[in-house]
Amino acid sequence: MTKILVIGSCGQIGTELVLALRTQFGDQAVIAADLKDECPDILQNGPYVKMDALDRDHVRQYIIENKIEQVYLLAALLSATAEKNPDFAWRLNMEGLFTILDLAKEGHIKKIFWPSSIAVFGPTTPADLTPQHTIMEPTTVYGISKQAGERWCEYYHNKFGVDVRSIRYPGLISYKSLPGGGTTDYAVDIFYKAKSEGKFTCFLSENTALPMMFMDDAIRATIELMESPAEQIKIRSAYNLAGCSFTPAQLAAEIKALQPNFEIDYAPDFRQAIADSWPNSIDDSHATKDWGWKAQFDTKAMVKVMLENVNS
Ligand code: NAD
Ligand code: AKB
Repeated sequence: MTKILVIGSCGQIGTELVLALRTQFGDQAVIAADLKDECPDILQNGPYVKMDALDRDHVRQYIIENKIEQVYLLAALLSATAEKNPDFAWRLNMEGLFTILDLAKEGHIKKIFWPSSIAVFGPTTPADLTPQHTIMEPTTVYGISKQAGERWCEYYHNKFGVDVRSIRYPGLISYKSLPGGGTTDYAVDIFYKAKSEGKFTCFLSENTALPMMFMDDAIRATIELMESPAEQIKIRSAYNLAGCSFTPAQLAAEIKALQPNFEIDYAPDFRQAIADSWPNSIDDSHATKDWGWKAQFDTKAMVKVMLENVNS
């Protein structure tokens, strides 16, 4: 049995990733780990350990003693939260990664997944169908940490043969778990407010296009990337990945088509500047060519599933 550890497992991605990995590899094979004292109900079908990604000694001891072969390292501060606490964001987003990369370098871990983000791009990046290889001058502490993380992942692969794989996730949209402090969170919040109040005030302006993806696609991409033969993984920084792209106005129109009483207005805050520095849409042809990636959910399909499943 391959033992898999998911650090940061109680967040938006971790919750669904742990469930999907347990379905594929068995409940006991996938250990959920997070800062939280208690494991959320939804993850109680398998093992849970309280773990601080910054506690290097505990992480090392746990991984070595329990013969963990694969680590998904999800613990991080996201873009909006990171801007409020840059020093800690840099520390959390980088130190945890080095602990895991070093364990792999020493031969204790066989495979690592570490997520990057569209935040690695900046205002000087071509915004439409942003290519895999292009100008990357991020202007947020989160983006800087993700870009640095990508460089270190590639370095550890080239220099020490570490099998590390990564995706530049777009904004992720889900209903099983809530988002945790990002700039794209409006695209989840909007569904809760649509269902509970029939109206939503958006913290981004109406014509702010951003790359987004439904969580089912993101989880499938992650596991497909991790299960692909190593020789197919040509990019060891992080792969561009595209799902759907839309503006708040376009998303609102799709919601209104299914829920005609829905209303939206706009009150942009500090997150507008972050969103303005990110791409409108992504070219993910390298992921398609190298490991066969193809998104299944467009905006319309995602909106339908979200409205059907979000509890008001
Ligand atoms: P989240 O904020 O929802 O979850 C993060 C989890 O990590 C939380 O459960 C938190 O308790 C845990 N955590 C925080 N500090 C920790 C620590 N020191 N030790 C252990 N656990 C800790 O984040 P998410 O949306 O699930 O994102 C996971 C990863 O994916 C992050 O690296 C993020 O940058 C990346 N990502 C997410 C998105 C998105 O839209 N959700 C997009 C791009 C990249
Ligand atoms: C955020 O908005 O910070 C995240 C991301 C795109 O990395 N959702």
